[in-house]
Amino acid sequence: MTARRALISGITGQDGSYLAELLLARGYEVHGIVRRVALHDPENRLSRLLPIRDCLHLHPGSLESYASLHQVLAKVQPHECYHLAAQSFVSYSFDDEFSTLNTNINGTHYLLAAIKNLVPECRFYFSGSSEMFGKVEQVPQNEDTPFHHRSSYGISKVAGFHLTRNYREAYGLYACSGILFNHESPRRGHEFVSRKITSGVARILAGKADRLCLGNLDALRDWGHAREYVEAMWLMLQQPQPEDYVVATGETYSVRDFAQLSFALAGLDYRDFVVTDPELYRPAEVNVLTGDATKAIEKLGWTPKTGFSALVREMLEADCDSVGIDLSLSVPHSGQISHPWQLPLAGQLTGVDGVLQQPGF
Ligand code: F7E
Repeated sequence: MTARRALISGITGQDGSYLAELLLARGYEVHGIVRRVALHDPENRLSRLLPIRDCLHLHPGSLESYASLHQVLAKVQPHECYHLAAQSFVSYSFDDEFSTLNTNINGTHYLLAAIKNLVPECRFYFSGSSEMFGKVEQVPQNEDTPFHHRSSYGISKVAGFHLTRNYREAYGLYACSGILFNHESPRRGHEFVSRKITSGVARILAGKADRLCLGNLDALRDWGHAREYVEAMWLMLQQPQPEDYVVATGETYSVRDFAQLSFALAGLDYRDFVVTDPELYRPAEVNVLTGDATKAIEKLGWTPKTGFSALVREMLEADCDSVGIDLSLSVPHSGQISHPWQLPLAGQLTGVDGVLQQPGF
């Protein structure tokens, strides 16, 4: 039997690399669209893929060029296409709305149009985002919650969501969107606050920095583990009918909680190192996000497994490791949080070991 072929846009990113691993493990022939420059700079631009590089088929292409995407689709003829690529940094979308909107909306549209024209049987996954809910109109947010985006990034994701639904309804494509809440891991880009914090703590421990500049510490997010969220993507494309799903943990913690726990795990008090910089505040903030993944849990059989404290610990350990520090050796009693504040923080469901207890959706 010939292997199923999957094509991933954004394969070099955090989610793309985890998804590629999952698909390889399931016997897929895995293809990825990458920028031409990445093929010439594999050490840096393909760093997350290095362990599996030889198992992948990478093709040059750009979200800005319909011709390049058409060419890749014509060549690969995938059975499943996972569209993860985007300008995904919300902060940057305030600096350049034009490129965010152009790249994200056109890229999604080009891929959908090429699939419709060349491989209409190909199943399509679009990475939607909790940023679509923005200034939330309902708590927690589910598939029926109205959108109220707060950035051009949010707008671009709403547009991609509607394009995906329209291609499903108008042309009969198996096309669906995951509405993914924040998902992190040791592979997260350094520009996002979670990784900025854990790598910042590691640098402080290593004596390479003496403070960490952050913006709004009071923003609340629903943070899960990226490796688990790509499983939900795959499950969405294995259903009898294409539908949209929220993917989230249902727990909410603040940026302050994230910093507090990261520093505490390193035996430090965040208040001695974190400096807030008004320049890092966003013109329009998304203050609080909490996802309700009941539909994914019930229909896909998906569950979030890694709780907040386990996630923070895994990221911090990896960043400490990369600067030559073994967190478990450097911090006395690191298995326990022996600081004035205690878990649970804003969320209430995490067990002592950081593993999510049965979510009460
Ligand atoms: O910010 C606050 C910031 O950039 C989280 C992307 O994957 O998830 C991500 O979007 C919060 C915001 O992620 C800093 O104001 C404070 O409230 O890590 P972030 P995000 O904007 O939530 C969604 C689901 C996506 O779809 C996106 O693609 O943290 N914050 N201080 C800061 N944020 C950053 N980046 N840097 C700071 O210094």
